[in-house]
Amino acid sequence: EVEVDDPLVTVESDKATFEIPSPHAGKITKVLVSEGDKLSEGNDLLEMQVGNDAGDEEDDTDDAEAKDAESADESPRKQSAGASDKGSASGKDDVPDVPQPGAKVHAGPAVRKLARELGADLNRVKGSGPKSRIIKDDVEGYVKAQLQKTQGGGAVAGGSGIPGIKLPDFSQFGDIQRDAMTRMQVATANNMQRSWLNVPHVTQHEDVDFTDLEAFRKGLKAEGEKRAVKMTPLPFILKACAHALTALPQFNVALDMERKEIVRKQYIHIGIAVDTPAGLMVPVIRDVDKKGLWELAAEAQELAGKARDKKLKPSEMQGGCFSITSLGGIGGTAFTPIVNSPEVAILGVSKAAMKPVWDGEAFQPRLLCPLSLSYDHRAVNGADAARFTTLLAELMGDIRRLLL
Ligand code: CAO
Repeated sequence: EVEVDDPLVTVESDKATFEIPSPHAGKITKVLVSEGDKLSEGNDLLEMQVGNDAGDEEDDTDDAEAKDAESADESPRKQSAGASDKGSASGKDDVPDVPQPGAKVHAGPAVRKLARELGADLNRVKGSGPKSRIIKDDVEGYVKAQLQKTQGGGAVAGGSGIPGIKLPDFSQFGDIQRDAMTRMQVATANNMQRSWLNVPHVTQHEDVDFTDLEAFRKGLKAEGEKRAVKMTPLPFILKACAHALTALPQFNVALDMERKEIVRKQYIHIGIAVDTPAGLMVPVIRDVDKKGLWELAAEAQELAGKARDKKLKPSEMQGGCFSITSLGGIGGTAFTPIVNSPEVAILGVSKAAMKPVWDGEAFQPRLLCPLSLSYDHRAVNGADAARFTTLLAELMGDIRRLLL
């Protein structure tokens, strides 16, 4: 028995995992899907008897959220889900980017001629005819998709021009197990590769003196307990980054290489990377420049909690101008984060540690926090990156400056 809006099923799309609420109150009579099934738009999820009208069965299929989530995955060709090797996922991305040597191609002479003329490798084209026979439309569709990939904002198609990594048969070296990647893992891998291949990355490092910030933060502990909000260094870092993005607006842009334009954003929304059992998620805090430290602490806590509980809505992960990835609670002295493109910079935060700092007369014990700012060198030059991290060091070294 369910009430209206009771969560019925958790759906994982490329971008998010979320629950689909029941559109009606009633009784579920049949569940038509199993855990781990791959679904497309329009698939039936379950049957239910709505309200008191026991004879009136209704399908819960047309939920708008389900449509949004899955429409990108719509594919007329369904492959067997659960196959553990290449091609296990259904959808357009199944088209192999690496030729399958030895694989038999079913195509008639006219189609082969067309493929030759267009320079399309038939090994990479999926056939939609009977017995997977490749027809003219398949070749044309493949060529069109390839053109869209290379012309679409300079996006790099997975593997285009770059030799793929050949996997050996690992089982010859010992026992192995193969698990299907979740959609989120696939999406993260694709995003990372896209950014890594498109963006010329440089990372600027800086140690920030956290000694006074830490003393102030510790003093807020009792107040935090009253508010049920934990004040970590993150809200200070968020606030300092909002200041730096205002002072150096060349960091708050996107590059539109197709139109040869710089998109300058007039708002400051910052994403925070959250480590969850399901993978990395980046919820976005909006208007960071307009919010106070407690508000930022509460929001970061809430969004990180939602990310871990798979409750983030897609809209809560969109619109970021800049990202922060903090490994400060874990450890490490420096790293080189990958820009969350189309943003042009990301701040990595490592664990603060006591270090001796020379004050001109003697070494003083100071708490230093290492920052690693990776940036898109097409949008930002090195001098500005050094200005950005220097400004962050000034702001967090003396947090009264955040008020100026
Ligand atoms: N130096 C030293 N200690 C730090 C610190 C730093 N830079 N940053 C946080 N800490 C401390 C906190 O103060 C807290 O200690 P106390 O409990 O003693 O106060 C502890 O570390 C844990 O903090 P936290 O992780 O709960 O909170 P946070 O606000 O610092 O971070 C969040 C929140 C969501 C960013 C974090 O939980 C997280 O998921 N981090 C991982 C992000 C990640 O995976 N990035 C990788 C991306 S690249 O693949």
